[in-house]
Amino acid sequence: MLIRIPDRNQPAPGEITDRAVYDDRRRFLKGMGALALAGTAGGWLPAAEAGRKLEGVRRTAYRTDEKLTEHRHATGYNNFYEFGTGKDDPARYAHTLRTSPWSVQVDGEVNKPGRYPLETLIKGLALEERIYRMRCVEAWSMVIPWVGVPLAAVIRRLQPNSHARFVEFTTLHDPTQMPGQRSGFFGTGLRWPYVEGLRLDEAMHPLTILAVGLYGETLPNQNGAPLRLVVPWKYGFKGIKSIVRIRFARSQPESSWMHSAPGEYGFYANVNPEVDHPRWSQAFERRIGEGTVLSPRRRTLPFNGYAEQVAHLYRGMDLRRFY
Ligand SMILES: Nc1nc2c(c(=O)[nH]1)N[C@H]1C(S)=C(S)[C@@H](COP(=O)(O)O)O[C@H]1N2
Ligand SMILES: [Mo]
Repeated sequence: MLIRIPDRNQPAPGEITDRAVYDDRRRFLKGMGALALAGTAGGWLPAAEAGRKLEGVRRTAYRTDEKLTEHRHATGYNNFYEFGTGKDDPARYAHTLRTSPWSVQVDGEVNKPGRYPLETLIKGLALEERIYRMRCVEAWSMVIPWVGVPLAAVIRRLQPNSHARFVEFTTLHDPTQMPGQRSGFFGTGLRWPYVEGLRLDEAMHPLTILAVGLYGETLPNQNGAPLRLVVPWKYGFKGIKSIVRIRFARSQPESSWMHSAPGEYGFYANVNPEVDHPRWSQAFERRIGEGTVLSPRRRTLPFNGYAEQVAHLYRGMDLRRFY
């Protein structure tokens, strides 16, 4: 058995729910009046180049007192196979990605389908800082101060219909901007475009955000500019980058990783120290920037330490079967 180390600065599940309800009510009451406020999303986007300071970002209770990963590691040690499989490839090559203007296609089981300019999609939503532990399936982890908006708030304005049970996300597909998508270039075995999915209740969970920044600034291209998903209790690959499409679906989407290696990657991808990857243990992780490769590794926590907040989503499910 693993011992869970409680994190005093992590909001208790009850606090999170109350907070989310409170925020939503406030947003509702403020309505379109919120558009005029500093610190709401939208105004910075026409020139949304990477590394631009985001004004008025709200600090939230979603934080950890663990040491932040250094900016140079968070933006220099990345997975973004559209730009290569090496950890430093994205930082080196992602400058060819054009992130402005940017729009997101919304379709499927939804009452407000359409092509939304990014500004419109998140307009009026307060930008929040969320300091999350992140854990890659490759057994390394980081602590990143994201800036973003709750995905639930975006989904509510899009109004999924009663058939919607899943949400599918798709990354840009443009080999002229993304060298890794050129045929035979890297041989990652991934099918393009990169696709990921969540169950609708996972997508609506208050921990799930659409990020537009980190460290108080707009996202660097290598981190998935201008819009990417962040789901802190799941392995990093669920955090799809540079999103151009959100589709509401009746049935479970097939993600790129499920498609290319179904025996290794499942739909759920919840961080689980008891279910090893077929080729390596998932019981430990190396915190990037901490010590050396020879330093003792950290124990990986169930749901990456967010069990109190999310375990109820999976009650009654066999997590070995639904990995
Ligand atoms: N489109 C796309 N999204 C992606 C990936 C990718 O290769 N392509 N890699 C995933 C993986 S494996 C991880 S660990 C995280 C890394 O995010 P970061 O580089 O911002 O830390 O992005 C995820 N999102
Ligand atoms: Mo990953």
